Amino acid sequence: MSTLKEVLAKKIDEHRPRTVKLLKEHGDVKISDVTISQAIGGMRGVKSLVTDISYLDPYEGIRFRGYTIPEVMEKLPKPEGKDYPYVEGFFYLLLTGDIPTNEQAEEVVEEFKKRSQIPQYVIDILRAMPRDSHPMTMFSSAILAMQRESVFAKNYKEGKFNKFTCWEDMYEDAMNLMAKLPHIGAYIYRMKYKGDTPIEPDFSLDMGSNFAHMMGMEPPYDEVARMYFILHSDHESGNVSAHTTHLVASALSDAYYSLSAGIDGLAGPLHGLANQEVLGWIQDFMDELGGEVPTKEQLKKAVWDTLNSGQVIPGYGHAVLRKTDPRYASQREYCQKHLPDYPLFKLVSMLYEVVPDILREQGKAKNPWPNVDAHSGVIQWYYGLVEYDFYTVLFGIGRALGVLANITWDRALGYPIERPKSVTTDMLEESAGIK
Ligand code: NMX
Ligand code: MLT
Repeated sequence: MSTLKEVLAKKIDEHRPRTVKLLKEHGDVKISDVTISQAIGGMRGVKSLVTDISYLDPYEGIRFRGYTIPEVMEKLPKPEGKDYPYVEGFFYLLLTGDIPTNEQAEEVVEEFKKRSQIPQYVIDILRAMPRDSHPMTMFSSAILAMQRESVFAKNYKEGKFNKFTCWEDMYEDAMNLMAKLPHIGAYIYRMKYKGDTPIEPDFSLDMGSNFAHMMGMEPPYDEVARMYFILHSDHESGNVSAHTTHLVASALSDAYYSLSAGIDGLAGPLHGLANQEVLGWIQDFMDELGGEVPTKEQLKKAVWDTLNSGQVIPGYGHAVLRKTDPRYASQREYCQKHLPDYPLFKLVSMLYEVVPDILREQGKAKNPWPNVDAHSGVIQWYYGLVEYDFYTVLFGIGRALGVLANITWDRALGYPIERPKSVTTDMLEESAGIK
């Protein structure tokens, strides 16, 4: 058994009694009330999900297993000579809650290599799809197509389901999937945008470096890949991609079904697709100005024009956060170091100076500050990844780390099928005393 699986098994054994005790002895303790506006308004703020993989404080931002982004970047082991940690070591942290040693992280690197071969039928399916299919459609289809590989589904079908050990099958599926996703993403990119010239993996490299290599990108894009996958990995459980993955898995659907569904949710413009929307929006008004970097006044006008036409400003606002997203700040820090004079970075910085005041003046958005998507496209563009339809696939590879860790723990703790209760409008009117 690998060190990761052994440590995870130990953590699960230690954790289970906590969940059992809470359920048996304190199950009636109330942690949230639900108002009519929450029921109609997307359940905002209703505390009804449990996860230990990450926690989102509205004012501090995300912590992964209790660690802030700077702590994660500083404490996790890194490939030799690199600034950003092994993604594989980060997955170890998400699964176990422990910062791995260098050896433990490298063990996961090796394990992923062994599991990374994409089946030929997945390549055939991708190649059979119209080339103008959105890369997220291709990505989700590839994941779903591999469902026949599921260890969980196979053992379930053979009557081997066991409530206490089924997390091991979910773990195997999660590891197999996670090992393949960067390869699938890079294959889609090279097939769709680079004249159908896939690049073979280099198995001497870690996930981030190998992804950069398969994309045909030079260093320091490997650092960008490691940073990007880690930053996008998880945002507690209520966001659309994490919640969907958890919800589908709660029906004992395997990791392939669940992740594919989560990725479909990520493809919405209010969620992960916002990163491509940001770039499209910026490029549109730069085109209108004949490619010139706009002045602050021109930018203000463009923001108001967008709002007045009934659209949202992509990359701004958040359902939970009430301050600048630390994932935005982390990418900004990278830009200040590596591309301080890049015009698109200056433009994104200028938006930061302009948009929050306008959103406050408009008075609708509860959070006028930028989220992760406001910044992610700039770095990709700088390194030559200008096909912004592809940006959400990068988000998806990262998001898989968090949601796959989550559903492994869902099975370990025996979380039941998710099934909230609905009410009718008549019932709401009765509760409100107006009927
Ligand atoms: N631009 C214009 N209006 C906004 C924005 C924005 N960026 N953010 C919120 N609003 C509006 C929102 O549409 C709503 O209007 P209405 O009452 O007419 O329906 C009002 O402000 C209140 O919304 P909030 O409660 O502040 O936000 P909510 O929790 O409903 O939605 C988002 C959160 C993230 C969906 C929303 O802020 C938004 O649409 N942002 C732009 C898209 C985006 O950047 N999405 C990426 C989120 C992060 N991610 O990676 O997934
Ligand atoms: C995410 O990373 O999932 C987004 O910031 C959306 C969210 O947390 O609601």
